[in-house]
Amino acid sequence: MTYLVKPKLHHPNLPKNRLGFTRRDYEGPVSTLCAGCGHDSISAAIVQACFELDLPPHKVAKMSGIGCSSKTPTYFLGQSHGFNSVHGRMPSVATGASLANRDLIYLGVSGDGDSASIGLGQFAHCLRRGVKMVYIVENNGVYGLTKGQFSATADAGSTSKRGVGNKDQPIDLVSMALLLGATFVARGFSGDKKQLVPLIKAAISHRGVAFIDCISPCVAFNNHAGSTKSFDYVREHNDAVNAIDWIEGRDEIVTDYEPGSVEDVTQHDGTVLKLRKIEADYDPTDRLAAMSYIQTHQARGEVVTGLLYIDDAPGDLNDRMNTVDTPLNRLGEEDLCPGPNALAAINASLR
Ligand SMILES: Cc1ncc(C[n+]2csc(CCOP(=O)(O)OP(=O)(O)O)c2C)c(N)n1
Ligand code: SF4
Ligand SMILES: [Mg+2]
Repeated sequence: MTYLVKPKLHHPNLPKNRLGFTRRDYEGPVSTLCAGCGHDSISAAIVQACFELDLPPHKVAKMSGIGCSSKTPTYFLGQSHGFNSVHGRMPSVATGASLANRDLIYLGVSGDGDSASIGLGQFAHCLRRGVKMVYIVENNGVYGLTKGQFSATADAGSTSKRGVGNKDQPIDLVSMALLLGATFVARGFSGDKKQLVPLIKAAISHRGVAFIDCISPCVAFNNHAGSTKSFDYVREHNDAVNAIDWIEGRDEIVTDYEPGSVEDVTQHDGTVLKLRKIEADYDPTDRLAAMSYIQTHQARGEVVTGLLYIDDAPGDLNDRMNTVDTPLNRLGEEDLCPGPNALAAINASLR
């Protein structure tokens, strides 16, 4: 993978977080994506979120598939673990890693081609099983890396850069995620960092599978009139239902909102998401209502963004499979291979 190393020098007065790291410590090498690519803004939002959450970089594992989007983990969290898998196969690698070591924070970054086309089956099973991870799709409606073919999320009727119309129906990943039982579902826009950073922070603090569909315009192949994934289109049709302003826990809470316009969602780990309601009637804890709202607004050509659904007491795959707390690589031979008598007992119990 190509990359340019960033100079290590930085201003001595850069703010530090509780671990003593600056924002620069969460960056990676210089991105080689096209200037203006939405994916780079998402990387910047991930850097900001991890810095603000005081995450120890060695506690994060970045997982991805293949595509411009899947290249981006190279450009953030340069001191974290990473695995760049095969096209569309990130979820199965993340599933295995998360079962083997529940101590790490898994940050999966994928593309709409990677997750809605070749990797649709993997995407579906990862969400349905509740793999404890943050799953971000950087959604530009095209296969950017292979020069702009329509992906499965391209809207019917939208046109390619050369003016060809897409006749196929789109796959809406947030609707699918809701249907599949994901316990945290959000949609962001790479052009709205103010909304995206808190969404990523909330997703990282979620105890189950957290999915973010992030519209991320491809400036090289899908940012023209006729595209529904362009900067202009999303800005003009963005229907934000709420905004997370911060996650309580240690920060001083300062609010100037009208009483009633802020809703608290307390997560399993005690963090509280402060949701500022933009759509008064939108309830992010009602899965069915969220599905109906998203579909209704989508039919009008609107792009619904914000925290769309959250289950504040989610389960995850590790809980259901009762996996050990200790990462497998820290267990001794005795635990990993308890011998023929233990195997015989297990076999006998299954007869
Ligand atoms: C098995 C396999 N099939 C096809 C390809 C070719 N290929 C590479 S990236 C890509 C699509 C990437 O699109 P997306 O996931 O949307 O990422 P983007 O580049 O748009 O960010 C394809 C088809 C491949 N690398 N491997
Ligand atoms: S081709 Fe598109 S998706 Fe890929 S780096 Fe360029 S702008 Fe981004
Ligand atoms: Mg794409």
